[in-house]
Amino acid sequence: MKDVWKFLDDVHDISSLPSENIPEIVFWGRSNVGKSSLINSITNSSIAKTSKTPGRTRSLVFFQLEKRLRIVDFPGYGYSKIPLNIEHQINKIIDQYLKKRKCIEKLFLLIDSKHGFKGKDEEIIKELDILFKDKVFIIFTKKDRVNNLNEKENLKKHNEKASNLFNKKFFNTSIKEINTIILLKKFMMNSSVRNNENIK
Ligand SMILES: Nc1nc2c(ncn2[C@@H]2O[C@H](COP(=O)(O)OP(=O)(O)OP(=O)(O)O)[C@@H](O)[C@H]2O)c(=O)[nH]1
Ligand SMILES: [Mg+2]
Repeated sequence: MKDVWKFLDDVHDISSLPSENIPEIVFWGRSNVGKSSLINSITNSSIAKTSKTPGRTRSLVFFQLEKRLRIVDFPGYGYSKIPLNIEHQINKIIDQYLKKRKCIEKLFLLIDSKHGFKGKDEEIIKELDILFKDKVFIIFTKKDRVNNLNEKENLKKHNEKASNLFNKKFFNTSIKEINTIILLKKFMMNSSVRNNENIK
């Protein structure tokens, strides 16, 4: 049967988070890297709001598949035009969520295939490693934009960095290449806990 993902909640304040009885998968990365678009591809829907201009997602947006699994669409970082007070509010809720939430199953950090790791991305990987270690994975996005030989070589280097320097499993994806989405989705949906149906 087809999985039906639904919008659950749009959270601006840590006191309004949904209950912790369902595992959550986080999508994070720079503004405009393609988080919301990838969520739409994986869920085969248009539940997440996307935009050509960075800074679209400004709260923690929760999507849910029955009582089995949630996806959390994070606001992106690195976009200078977000007003300081809003940026402060976003940083605070992300920090509180990451430190307190017990039901986080996986965290995907998205990196643009063309641009690779920036300083802030590397900082975040180090922070996430302290809190989550083996639950952190890298997704390279917009692979369809990698065309010439030089860009392909660079993506290979970014892949090697993910694997060798950061010790992370990684995925090369494009919302225009369905096979890359199927692979990622398979990995995302797979969980010994869920397969054992311990979570009702
Ligand atoms: N060519 C190409 N464009 C993509 C891909 N994924 C996303 N985009 C485009 O990238 C832009 C940003 O996508 P979003 O999904 O809104 O990015 P986001 O990371 O959610 O951005 P914020 O909410 O601002 O943090 C949109 O114009 C998308 O159409 C991809 O795989 N290939
Ligand atoms: Mg977004």
